[in-house]
Amino acid sequence: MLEGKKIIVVMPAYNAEQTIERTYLDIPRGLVDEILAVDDHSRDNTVEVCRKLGVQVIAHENNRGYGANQKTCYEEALKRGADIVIMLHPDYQYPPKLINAMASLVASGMFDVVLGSRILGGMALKGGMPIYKYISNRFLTFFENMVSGAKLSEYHTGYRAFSRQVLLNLPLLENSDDFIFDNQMLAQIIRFGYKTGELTAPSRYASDSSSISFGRSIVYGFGVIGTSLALFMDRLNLVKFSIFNPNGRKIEL
Ligand SMILES: Nc1nc2c(ncn2[C@@H]2O[C@H](COP(=O)(O)OP(=O)(O)O)[C@@H](O)[C@H]2O)c(=O)[nH]1
Ligand SMILES: [Mg+2]
Repeated sequence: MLEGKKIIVVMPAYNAEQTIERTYLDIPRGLVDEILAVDDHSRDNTVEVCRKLGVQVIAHENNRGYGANQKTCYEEALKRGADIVIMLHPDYQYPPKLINAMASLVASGMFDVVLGSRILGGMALKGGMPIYKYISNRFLTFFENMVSGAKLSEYHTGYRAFSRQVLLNLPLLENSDDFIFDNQMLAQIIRFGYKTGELTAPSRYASDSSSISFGRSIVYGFGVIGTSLALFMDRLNLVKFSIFNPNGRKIEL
């Protein structure tokens, strides 16, 4: 609890048996009320490891994708009464120790969304981010800032905190079930005028913390360009998109 607000950490998990324990043990306990993992039908023992650790785990009966995993994460956190939800990847890529700082920024009421940025502070490459990912991140971010009118240091971090209102009000169920979900959600946050803060989050890249193939990264990159253009056209009322429709499908409790 922080200023009377319930804080829930959600971990969208897929084949995370090697790293979820380390991630979990680094989560500061003082302010965090609940920790929840959603397993997207992993092929390893992620569910058993969660149960052993005492982490609440919800298991998808089949593999539905990273976006679908987050939809379940947010629905379950909201059902449990969360006022602030922090999404943390269970691959030990982002520092869990910053959870209190991220939650505080949301609890202050100054920001609706807080992003843990790997780019702020200039530590991404030192943390081992592959050069091709760094260059594409910088290029896509430049493009997205141009078309969205926002000024973010990156749009691709997997470390994010949200207020309850954001999760209830965005038409999240209109978004993809795949990796592009993250980018669509940020575009919605900008389109709906929510305030976003950023915080430096040094990240770690190792074989167990990054498994997305080069091919899937390319598909993601084109998806980002498509999402940005959709945001641009929707803002100018040239074409309307369901992901930016205020009456689009939302998480219902
Ligand atoms: N639900 C789901 N999650 C996945 C899948 N593949 C990867 N992930 C998760 O997506 C997140 C990002 O993938 P990751 O390989 O770490 O990408 P990177 O760190 O950005 O290079 C991680 O938390 C993975 O566990 C999948 O098929 N389904
Ligand atoms: Mg990762």
